[in-house]
Amino acid sequence: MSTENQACAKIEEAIAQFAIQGSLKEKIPYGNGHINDTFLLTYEVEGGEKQYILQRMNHNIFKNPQQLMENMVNVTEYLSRAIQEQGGDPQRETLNIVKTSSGDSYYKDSTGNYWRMFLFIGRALCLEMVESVKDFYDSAAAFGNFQRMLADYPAGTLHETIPNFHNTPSRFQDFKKAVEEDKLGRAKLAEKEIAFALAREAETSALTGLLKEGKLPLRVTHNDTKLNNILFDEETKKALCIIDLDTVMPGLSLYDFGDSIRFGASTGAEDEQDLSKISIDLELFEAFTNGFLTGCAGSLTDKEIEMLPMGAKLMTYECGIRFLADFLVGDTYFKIHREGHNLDRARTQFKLVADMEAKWDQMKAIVEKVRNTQK
Ligand code: ADP
Ligand code: GN1
Ligand code: MG
Repeated sequence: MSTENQACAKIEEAIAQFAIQGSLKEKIPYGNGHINDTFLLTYEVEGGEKQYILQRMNHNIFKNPQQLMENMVNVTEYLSRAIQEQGGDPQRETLNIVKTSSGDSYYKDSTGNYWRMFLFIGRALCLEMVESVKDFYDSAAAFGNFQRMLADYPAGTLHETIPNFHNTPSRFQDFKKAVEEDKLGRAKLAEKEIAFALAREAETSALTGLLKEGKLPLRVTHNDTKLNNILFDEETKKALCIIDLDTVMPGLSLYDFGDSIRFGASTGAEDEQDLSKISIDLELFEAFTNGFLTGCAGSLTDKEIEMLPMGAKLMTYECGIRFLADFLVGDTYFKIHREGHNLDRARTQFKLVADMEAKWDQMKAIVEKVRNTQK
């Protein structure tokens, strides 16, 4: 049995903890997340079916699942109220946690694995690649709006679910350690990539430095804003719900902006092996900038707007060194589906960084143009 299968061996035990009406018809692995084990459960109920998402939380990564779920309960309840006040549908526009029969937000199974359940948001699409400029604009407005909705959230009550999550200098130190130790002798397979990453050390503190100096505000941010962490309404095609709230923590607006660009404004998939297909699509970059500023509705400072291109570049670079470090230590963090998967992912990120560097003046000009049109 693979370690993943072993970890999910108690799925039946977990399912039994949730007082779901109807009879379980099907349970299938679901989605393309890199972190948790996600299943779609279908129950037969009178007159039809009802579906749920069951997740085994990755407690190797999230060291304190109890604190994480405390964040999740509080944030989803807060968002629910905000959505209701805006006349929206809180059952579809945010995650809804299904409690266990004993009223808990998660269940710890007899082997120490942690499980949680959500209402499945149906009649919705999850995209792995941008299909139209409009979709990307909508996702940007939704992520901007998400940040705005949480503007008054008491940030001090949020637990830090992964310390230093977007602290790029700290990520760089982890990466350097992985290179120096080279436990599996894999560094020789990635000499070019390692050199590329090491050559950019000076830039790693471009955002954290400004934060320290008080020149960028700390906000409550999502921190994992890739396109498959948002659902679109199948009918209206509008952005519907932001999911994957595990990393909602105090952070910079630039983390959310940058991570979306890294994934969605690339002309190729995150794990594309043909690097000639990877570049930054400036039309998508512009659309996202427009949508994000609209969603944030004037709440971003001049400095934040000025730093948007750096947010994009640094989040892409950071993800690249995370993938590469994981390749070097033996793929212990991100799920992989083939040999060298994390190295392939690192390569696309660095190709994108190089392309952003080549198009730097254009990216800056786009941001200024959008800033001026939105004044
Ligand atoms: P990971 O942290 O592993 O990325 P996610 O929470 O993002 O896990 O879930 C993985 C995938 O499962 C998502 O990309 C999405 O396709 C799907 N998903 C998660 N929660 C829901 C939900 N409540 N309704 C519909 N789909 C969901
Ligand atoms: C992970 O959980 P998922 O698959 O949405 C990761 C992100 C990375 C992303 C790269 C908690 O996101 O930080 O940017 O993979 N999430 C965590 O695709 O580490
Ligand atoms: Mg996800």
